[in-house]
Amino acid sequence: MARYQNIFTQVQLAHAPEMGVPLSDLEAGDRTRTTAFSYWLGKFGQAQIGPIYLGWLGIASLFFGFLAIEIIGLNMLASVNWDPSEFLRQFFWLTLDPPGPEYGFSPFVPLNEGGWWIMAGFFLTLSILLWWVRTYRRARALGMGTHVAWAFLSAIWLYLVLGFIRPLFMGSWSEAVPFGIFSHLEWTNNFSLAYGNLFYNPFHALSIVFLYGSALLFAMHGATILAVGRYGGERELEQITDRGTASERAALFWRWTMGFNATMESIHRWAWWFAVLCTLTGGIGILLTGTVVDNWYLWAIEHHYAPEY
Ligand code: 07D
Ligand code: 07D
Repeated sequence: MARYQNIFTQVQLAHAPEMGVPLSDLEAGDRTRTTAFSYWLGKFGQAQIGPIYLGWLGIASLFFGFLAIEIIGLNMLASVNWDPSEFLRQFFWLTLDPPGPEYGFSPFVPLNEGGWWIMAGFFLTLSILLWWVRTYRRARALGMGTHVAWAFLSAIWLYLVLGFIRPLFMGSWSEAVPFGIFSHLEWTNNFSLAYGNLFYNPFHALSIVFLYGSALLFAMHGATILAVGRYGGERELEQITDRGTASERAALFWRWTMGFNATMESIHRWAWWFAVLCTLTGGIGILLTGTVVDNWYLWAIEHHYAPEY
């Protein structure tokens, strides 16, 4: 069998599907039995599709996610008088907004004045949380660490701060983000303007550091592994202890160019922390805004973070 394969030289074997590790009888019913092969998916990753482990958590998550999208979509459709072509034409500008400030943080809001937004948000959150439990439980079932779940939780933290925790502290749903492509960008812009320019929020700055850092690390790591692909660099683990391997070259490349190199393990910890800290610091920055700090520009002057003009 050909050993060295990459996206350009890949050999796609037509063979019996790999069904993965055996599951207990209790869980086996939750794993679909059908599989398929896709030549084009095989160009980007594994050609085999399925079996997928759905289980009741997966089904419930998809169900509530569908419900949320349905509520958002139908509200948007209603806003263009149920005209499908207008829906498509104006899609990027359509929006489902949270309740106005007059409703505070009350859960009882007339449907057409933000009630639908609360309901959609509730179902979307339920869907995301159920999916989170799924990432945790599937990792455990495979005997893996739960790093993916904790990284996902960091993103969920920012999402919850934006749509629930901060509005709760501010006592008003009207602080939350609308559902809509451009409306959520308008919200983002207005948020920055309303609280004195988010650039002076040090947690926004930290979040950007980790966002840019994630892209840089991803580029460095992806490029390094591809560059040693000709030595089988993508098979990382079997290379750690041997000399003259792709791994050693990859490490030496960075030591030669920067004087320092990550290890095969530590580079993934770097990547994990950068990604996780992006939304973790971001969520802290958003939560502080309007609750602890009303105007980041004035705050920055007071703390000698910005010059006084
Ligand atoms: C590539 C993985 C795939 C995911 C994709 C997103 C939906 C939404 C719903 C029409 C990298 C799927 C999108 C399911 C459809 C309706 C009602 C991830 C990849 C392809 N944003 N944002 C986008 C969300 C916030 C901001 C795009 C979600 C904050 C800016 C997409 C959330 C603020 C810009 C999107 C969220 C903010 C975007 C592409 C939730 C501050 C852009 C996203 C749940 C952080 C960019 C037109 C992407 C754009 C963009 C989705 C929150 C700012 C529609 C689901 C409130 C400045 N956002 N966003 O590729 O082109 O992510 O907007 O919190 O410029 Mg946003
Ligand atoms: C939104 C995490 C939640 C997402 C989840 C996913 C689904 C879809 C579907 C798979 C993104 C759920 C997914 C439901 C499933 C499918 C198909 C992560 C999210 C759980 N900013 N800014 C950031 C920059 C300005 C503002 C972060 C740069 C202006 C606000 C990031 C610039 C103003 C907020 C960042 C810049 C402003 C942010 C987001 C430059 C507007 C936030 C990190 C160069 C004019 C958010 C503390 C992230 C934040 C945020 C970057 C400028 C406003 C680092 C580079 C000054 C209000 N900004 N920004 O990962 O955390 O988001 O701030 O100008 O809330 Mg900013």
